[in-house]
Amino acid sequence: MLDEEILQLLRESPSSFLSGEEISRRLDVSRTAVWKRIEHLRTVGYEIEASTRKGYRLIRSPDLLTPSEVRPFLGTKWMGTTIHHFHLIDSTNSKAYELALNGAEEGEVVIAESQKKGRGRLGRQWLSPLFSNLYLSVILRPEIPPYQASLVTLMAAVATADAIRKFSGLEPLIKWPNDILLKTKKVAGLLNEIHSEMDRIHFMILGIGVNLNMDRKMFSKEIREGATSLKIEMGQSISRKAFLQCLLQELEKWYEIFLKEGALPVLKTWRELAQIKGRPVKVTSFGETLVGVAIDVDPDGALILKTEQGERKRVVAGDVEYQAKNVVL
Ligand code: BTX
Repeated sequence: MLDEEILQLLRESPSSFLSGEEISRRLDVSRTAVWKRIEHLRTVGYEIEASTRKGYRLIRSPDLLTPSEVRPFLGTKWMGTTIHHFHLIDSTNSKAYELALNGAEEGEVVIAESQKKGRGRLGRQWLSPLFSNLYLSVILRPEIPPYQASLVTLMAAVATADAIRKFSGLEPLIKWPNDILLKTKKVAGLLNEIHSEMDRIHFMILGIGVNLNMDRKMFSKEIREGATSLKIEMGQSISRKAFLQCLLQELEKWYEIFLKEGALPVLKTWRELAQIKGRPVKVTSFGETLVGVAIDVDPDGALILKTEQGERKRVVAGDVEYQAKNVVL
């Protein structure tokens, strides 16, 4: 907290020095405490010039996702007003779930610089190396029945894909239910979790991982072929802070659209971004494999497909592989 307050004061006068005495007076702490925190801030990457006579001046901030770094630039109305930041955590989703159980409010966000046990869907892992990417979880408390939760998942996929599109100028593709691909490779994944009773949602956790600055060699051999990052696709390093700003603004915007206008605008944009109609697919769902052609998603977010046997099937959860065009019935 003191670190953030010191940074806040230094940011208020970017071109001039602020004396240690002035900082200690304004924050009501000793000058030694100020000096110790400045030293600590330097160790985590802040470049702070110190002059014995004039005091301290902030020269450069690292691309950290701490609240003090992120909040002044977010530009959201309510999402991310409270940010819980961790250097290393098991999983931002697990932490957000715990915080939500303890009363955390809608819009609170958990961000980590790295995850020890980043979670994918169905017990899979999400590779989460330090300082490279974005790993965040947003707590939402929508007043909707549980059967509509998958629409919030589609909304989150739309917001993430839209953020990638706006940020990079590239053309992301949503793969049902919620992978985001760039040129057929996975650049982002979403793990959404729900806590509810039969007819009421208590809270939802939107867990979003976006590969920003991963180089190809940073991916393990098993996933290298199927994964990519914005840096790889754009050919330049990405400011994680700038991308986070873009993502939270899109999420806030799309969630508000969903709450005010319902599912239709979300489904319309999801369809545009997923180009699912007529796509030959192989779907694995609860141990069953179906091969056919995708027809649409229905208003509850389920995938509708026509199987090779000509049957119409509705799939509520599972994994999709896109097939070669010659599978078309
Ligand atoms: P998924 O189950 O669809 O994808 C997981 C699969 O994707 C893995 O089995 C592996 O093959 C591949 N994979 C693993 N790591 C990566 C990566 N960094 N980039 C591309 N492919 C990868 C997708 O699950 C949902 C992922 C959500 C991750 C976020 S991060 C913040 C939040 N906290 C948390 O624990 N999970 C979410």
